[in-house]
Amino acid sequence: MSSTLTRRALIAGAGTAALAAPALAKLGGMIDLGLPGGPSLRPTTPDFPGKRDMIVQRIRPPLLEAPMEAFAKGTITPNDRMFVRWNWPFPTEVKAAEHRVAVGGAVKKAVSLTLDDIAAAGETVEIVAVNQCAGNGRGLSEPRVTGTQWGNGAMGCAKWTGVRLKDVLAKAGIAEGATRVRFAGLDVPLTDGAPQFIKSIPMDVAMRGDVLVAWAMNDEPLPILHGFPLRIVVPGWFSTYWVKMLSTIEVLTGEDESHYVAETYRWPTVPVTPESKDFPTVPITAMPPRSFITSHADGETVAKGKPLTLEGMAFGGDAALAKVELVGEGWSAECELGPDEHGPFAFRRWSVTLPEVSGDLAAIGTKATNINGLTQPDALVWNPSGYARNVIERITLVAR
Ligand SMILES: Nc1nc2c(c(=O)[nH]1)N[C@H]1C(S)=C(S)[C@@H](COP(=O)(O)O)O[C@H]1N2
Ligand SMILES: [Mo]
Repeated sequence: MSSTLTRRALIAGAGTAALAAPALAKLGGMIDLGLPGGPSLRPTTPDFPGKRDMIVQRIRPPLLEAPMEAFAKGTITPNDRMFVRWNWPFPTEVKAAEHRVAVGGAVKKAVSLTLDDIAAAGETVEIVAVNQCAGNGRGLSEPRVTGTQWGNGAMGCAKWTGVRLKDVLAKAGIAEGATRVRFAGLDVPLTDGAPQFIKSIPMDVAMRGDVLVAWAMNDEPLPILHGFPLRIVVPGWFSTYWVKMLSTIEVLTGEDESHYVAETYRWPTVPVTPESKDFPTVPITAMPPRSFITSHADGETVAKGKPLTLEGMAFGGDAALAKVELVGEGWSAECELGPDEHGPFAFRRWSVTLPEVSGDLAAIGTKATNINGLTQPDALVWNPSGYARNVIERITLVAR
């Protein structure tokens, strides 16, 4: 099927996406996220549409976390295992034929675009990229911080299909003095006077060839939980900018003073402690590298005197992965990287074999480094919202 056909089929075939939100989700099992200081147990539910068992951080608006087993194999996270995050409630039904995206602000001519207009705005582009919440792993922070107490499952890697944002912007024409491009979706605040979830990116990022207005995720129309019918994709950047159910694109000429850019989703530019006050902050943007051991869990037993193979997953953040090392207390071993299947913004597998297990493997972890030399720190870079966690994640294996 040609990409034009694929695009038509996806949009035409999707029609209306509706979410039958469970009044009270049936809860499956319980899972322990290992959050220091507790409470660490969370229920799981298979009840959200198009989802397998997901960890429930909140039912409405949904905050669903993927169990770490979702990352144990392969480099693509299936749609039924992708985490879900909404700041505010969103429509449970969206009619594709009626959906419009308003492009306005500092443009030559404001336009209102249908899905067909968007699909025809330029070449269809596919890109595999990690979707990760800026607060992923925040619940593991010590000292603890406020915000959704995510374990490390607020991430996933998918193939996104759409057109370039710059081609959509060209339909309106960018006026002089443009500084940023801001996005809004169909979700609205739950309480009167609360700020709408709107986010903006600088003009140079908006004009990148890989920043998309996407309509498909892993070759399926965007599920409603992931922003049907359109969302922004900014490969390499935390997905707080990947606005879902996109309905407005606004070109700005100054700074963005809106709540979720000027006041939240920011982190300190200097080292801070829980006692720090009045420190400078900047928006949280590009992702740093991360890596995980997926073959073994903390506390697992391994055979003494035998070789041991460890496996896992890593990603470079906003640049390709360069290497992954297994680190212990005072030693390290280079891991073998799996094939580069999907380019710089995707998950990649790694593995390493230790010739012989001579004793317990205490506090082992993996350290990923990207091609810009950015690497994972030994100690947590603590910040009040627990953003951009990428400390080396350590486990202990018991030799028996
Ligand atoms: N319209 C809208 N888009 C949004 C959000 C939101 O609350 N509303 N949350 C953002 C945040 S903070 C994250 S982490 C990602 C999560 O994307 P996902 O639910 O598809 O995994 O969506 C982003 N896009
Ligand atoms: Mo997020």
